[in-house]
Amino acid sequence: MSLTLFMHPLASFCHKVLIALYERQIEFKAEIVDFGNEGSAAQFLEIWPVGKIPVLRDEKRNRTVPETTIIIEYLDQHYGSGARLLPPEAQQALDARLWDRFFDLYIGLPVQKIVIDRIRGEGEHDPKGVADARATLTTAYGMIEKQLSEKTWVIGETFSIADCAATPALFYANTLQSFATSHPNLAAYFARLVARDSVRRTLAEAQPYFHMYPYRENIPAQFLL
Ligand SMILES: N[C@@H](CCC(=O)N[C@@H](CS)C(=O)NCC(=O)O)C(=O)O
Repeated sequence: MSLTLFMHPLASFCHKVLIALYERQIEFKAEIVDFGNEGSAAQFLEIWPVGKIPVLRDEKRNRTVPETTIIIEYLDQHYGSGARLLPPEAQQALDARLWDRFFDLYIGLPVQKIVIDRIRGEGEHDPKGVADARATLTTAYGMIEKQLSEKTWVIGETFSIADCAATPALFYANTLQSFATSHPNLAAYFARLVARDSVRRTLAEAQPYFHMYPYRENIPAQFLL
């Protein structure tokens, strides 16, 4: 098999790429990176020294592709079937790129900040940073709520890379600051996302690992084993 995805089934940014792979029915081999295991971590750092998962390795083209947005664009160019996740029409492509960045930067990263703070040791907490991250989530929820009025997916009727980014970012954000009742458009959009086969499969594969998530008590029962 040509494609290997270095990933972890619990990791939000890995979900983004898994959803893309499943949407476009692309075959790949998953290689789990365990940052808690010195050997596994060291091996992965050889591949991508900044140590962020996922990374895609394509033996056929002899390419190592990091960064989720680039991985999804690469897959769109070379693999898969059905509608591309980066729409061919220029304005739609810009919208998809914008909202892909938006979900990574203003939902995904604040979520990471809040979650990592919970597992930090005594004296290592950053209350101001966590408060800022929570404020960013609040602002972002309000903007997404507006964007989604009269839209099925983030950029309209086309499911795109932006929805791949949105799904895991919102899944974990919802465990930190619920939008279930405060943001009806967002809540309805999230319900549409988690009903998609690609997302159901990704979340089902994450289920055995959810006990490792620092805010596991806030994961809605429908997603648990
Ligand atoms: N900008 C990166 C972010 C990837 C990222 O933050 N991955 C997390 C897992 S969700 C990670 O590798 N964390 C490990 C660490 O920071 O040590 C991308 O889009 O690929």
